[in-house]
Amino acid sequence: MSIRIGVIGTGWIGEQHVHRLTATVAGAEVAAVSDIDPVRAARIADAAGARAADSAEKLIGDPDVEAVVIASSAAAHAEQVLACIEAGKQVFCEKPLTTDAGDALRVIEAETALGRRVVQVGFMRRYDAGYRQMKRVIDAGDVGVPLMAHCVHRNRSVREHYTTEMAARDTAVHEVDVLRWLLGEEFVSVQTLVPRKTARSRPDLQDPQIFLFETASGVRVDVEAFVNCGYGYDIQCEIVGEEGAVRLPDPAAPALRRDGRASVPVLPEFGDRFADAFDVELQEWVDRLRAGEGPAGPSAWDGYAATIATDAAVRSLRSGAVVPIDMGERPALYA
Ligand code: ISE
Repeated sequence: MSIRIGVIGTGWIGEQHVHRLTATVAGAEVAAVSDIDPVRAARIADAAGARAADSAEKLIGDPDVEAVVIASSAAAHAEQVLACIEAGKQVFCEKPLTTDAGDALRVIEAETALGRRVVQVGFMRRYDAGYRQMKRVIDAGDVGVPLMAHCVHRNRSVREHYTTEMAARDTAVHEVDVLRWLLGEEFVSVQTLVPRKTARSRPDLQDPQIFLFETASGVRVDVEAFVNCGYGYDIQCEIVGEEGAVRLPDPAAPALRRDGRASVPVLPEFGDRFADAFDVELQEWVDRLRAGEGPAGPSAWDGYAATIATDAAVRSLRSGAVVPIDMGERPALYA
């Protein structure tokens, strides 16, 4: 039997998820779709053979909807996730879990009171083949004890709505999650550095930015976020340990030799670079639900950790100081 899923929000990622759940993910079916734009919701629901719900609340309450995917605007996530927990429904929420750390704590409290995990956050990098290979190498002890990590996150360009704070909250948040996962520990501080601004960006946007994180055991992680680099979507990550170093492989592509040059393409956008990761992420979520198990992917605690760390990065951007990151106690549910 397929899991009947309701999708809230049909912007770029929501529409992609509807399509993925309909055409790519096995064992899933889109039952209902909602969006603040009802015309758009109706069009996308029609194409998927689903119903258009009048509102997110109605979709969550619909007895025919067994599980929910939230791809609405970030500010709407907290109340929608809380409504899913109250309805006892499994929910996959796109990142960020919430825009506010207090709201993330409310989600954690509600899920803890429910006594079982029902929330998964859409940090898709944990499903990327290259990052998974890195994780296996690190967990096998092949680089020894990690000492440093160097990360690069470059977007070709960003749209008008992108603000200076989004470099932490929307962009480097992926490194925050994937590095916590790779290293298996929490960050304790961050400092944000502001290099010379690129002439490619709007004058009001601080781009690039550099984030210097420190983990509980003293690993230093530097993250360059440069969202108007101009040449493509370029994600790099290297972890350096006592015994060696491991580097994220670039996506496989044939090297072209021509006109005296050898070259490989750089993919243009994150949707191209992480297309497979998005597929695997939803497939594994659906597989767990079909097996009657709770989610195994990024939890509400991981969503909270990302919000706390990126809040601290934004505070450091304003003050220039090293800002502590204090997560508090991890509830047993997320052990
Ligand atoms: C965007 O929201 C993403 O999630 C992308 O993965 C990231 O590369 C981009 O910088 C963000 O704006």
